[in-house]
Amino acid sequence: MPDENRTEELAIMGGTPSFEKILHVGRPNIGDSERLLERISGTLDRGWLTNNGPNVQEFERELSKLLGVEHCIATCNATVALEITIKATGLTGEVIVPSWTFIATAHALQWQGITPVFCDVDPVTHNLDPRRVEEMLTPRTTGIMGVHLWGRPCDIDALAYIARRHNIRLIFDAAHAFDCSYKGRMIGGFGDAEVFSFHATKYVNTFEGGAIATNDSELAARIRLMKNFGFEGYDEVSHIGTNGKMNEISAAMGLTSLESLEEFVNVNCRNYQQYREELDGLPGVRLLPYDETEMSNYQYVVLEIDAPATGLSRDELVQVLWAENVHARRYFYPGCHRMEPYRSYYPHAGQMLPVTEKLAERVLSLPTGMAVGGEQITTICSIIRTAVSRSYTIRRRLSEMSPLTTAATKIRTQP
Ligand code: T4K
Repeated sequence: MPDENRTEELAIMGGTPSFEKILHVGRPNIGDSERLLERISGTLDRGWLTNNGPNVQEFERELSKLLGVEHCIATCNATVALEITIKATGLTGEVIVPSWTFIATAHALQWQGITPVFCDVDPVTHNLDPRRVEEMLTPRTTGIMGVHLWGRPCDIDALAYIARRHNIRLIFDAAHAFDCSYKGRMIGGFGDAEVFSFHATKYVNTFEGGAIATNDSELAARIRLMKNFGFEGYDEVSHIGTNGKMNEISAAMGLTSLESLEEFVNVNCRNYQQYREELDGLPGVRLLPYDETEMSNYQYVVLEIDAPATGLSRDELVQVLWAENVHARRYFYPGCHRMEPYRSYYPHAGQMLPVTEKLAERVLSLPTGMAVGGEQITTICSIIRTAVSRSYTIRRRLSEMSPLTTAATKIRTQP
C-alpha cells in the first residue's frame, strides 16, 4: 500500500503496482457453486436445455414473488428484453431517453428505427430530469424510457405524470436496479414495464440474461409470444417475434444467485460504507450516495471528481489507478450522444446535454462485489488519497509521459 507521504511509491511514479493481479469492476458474484452444479447436472439429466424449461419457469416465479409483480418474463439478455418491450408496447417515432447510460438503452430503440431523443439528467441523481423531459416532447413522441442508473430510481412519479398527461408509454431500463425500491415498492412494477439485466457483471447474474416485469397481463402475453418467435402452438405463429429465450443453465445460475441475495447485498453495502468512510473529507471527491430509506443493491461505487478541487482530473486519477492494477471504469463516458451512429446523426446534441457532458468528464466506478475485500478497499482508498494529496507531482509526471500511455488509450487496448 502506498504511503501517503511517499509519492514515489505510486506505480505511476515508478513504484511497484499495489496489486499483482488486475482488480476489475464487475467481477461476477458467484453464489453456492455446488448448488449450481447440482442444478446443472439435473438439467443435463432431464435433457431439457431451453424453451421454457422448469428452471426458467421457477426463476420467473421467484422473480415475481420477490418483486411483487404479476408477470416476469426471463430473457437471454436485457438488450433483447428492451427491444421486445419497445416493440410490444408499440413505440414508434421518437422516444425520450437519457444519453447518460449504457449504449444498449439507445441502441434498443435505434435498432427498430425509433429515434432516441437524448434528454439531460439531474446533476444529483444522474437520472432523467423531468423538467427537461417536458421540453423534449414533440408530436412524434410515443414514449419515455427512464433508466434507474446505478440502481437509484428515477423520479418515477414525475415521469408517470408526464406520460399520463401526454398519453404516451413509460418504460424503464432497470438493468441496474434489481432488488431496489422506490417509495417502499420494489422496482419492477412501475410504468408499462421494467427491464432487468442479469449479465455476469450484475448484482444477480445468469451469465447472460434479463427479465421483463409488468403488471399488464395483455402486454405480458404479447411479450411471451414475441420472445419465442411469435409461436402460439406447435405450428401456429400469431405475431412477429424473435428469439429472446433464457436457457436452462442461465436460469439455474439465476436461481442459485437468488439464494445468496442477502449475502451479496450485505457485502456490497459493507464495501460501499468502507469506501465512504475511507474517502470521507477528501477534497473534490464525491461518493454517490444511496437513499438509506430505500432498498438498494449497492452494486456500483461511483465517484465524481471535481478536478479544480482535487488537482487531478478524473482521467488522471484513472491512470493512477490503472497503473496500480485497479481497473476503475469511466462508465458511461462519453455519453451515448457522442458514440456512433448518434454522434453523426446529432453532432450538436451536446448543447442540450450540459449535465451529461459534465458527468462524462467526472465520473468513475470502483471495484466492489463479492470479489473485493476490506484490505483491497483500504489500499484503493489509500492510492486515491495519496494521488490527491500529491496531485501537483503526479500531474507533472503524467505530462512527461507519452500521450500513447494516456488512460483513454490504455482503457481501450487492454484485454
Ligand atoms: N442498460 C443498462 C443501463 C446497462 O448497464 C446494460 C448493461 C444494459 C442495458 C444491457 O444489459 P445486457 O444486454 O448486457 O444484459 C458491461 C456489461 O457487459 C453490460 O451488461 C453492462 N450493462 C455494462 C455496464 O457493463 P462492458 O462493456 O463494460 O463489459 P466488460 O467486458 O468491459 O466487463 C466489465 C468489467 O467486468 C471488466 O472489469 C471485466 C469484468 N468482468 C466481465 C465479465 C463479462 C469479469 O470480471 N468477469 C466477466 O465474466 O459492459
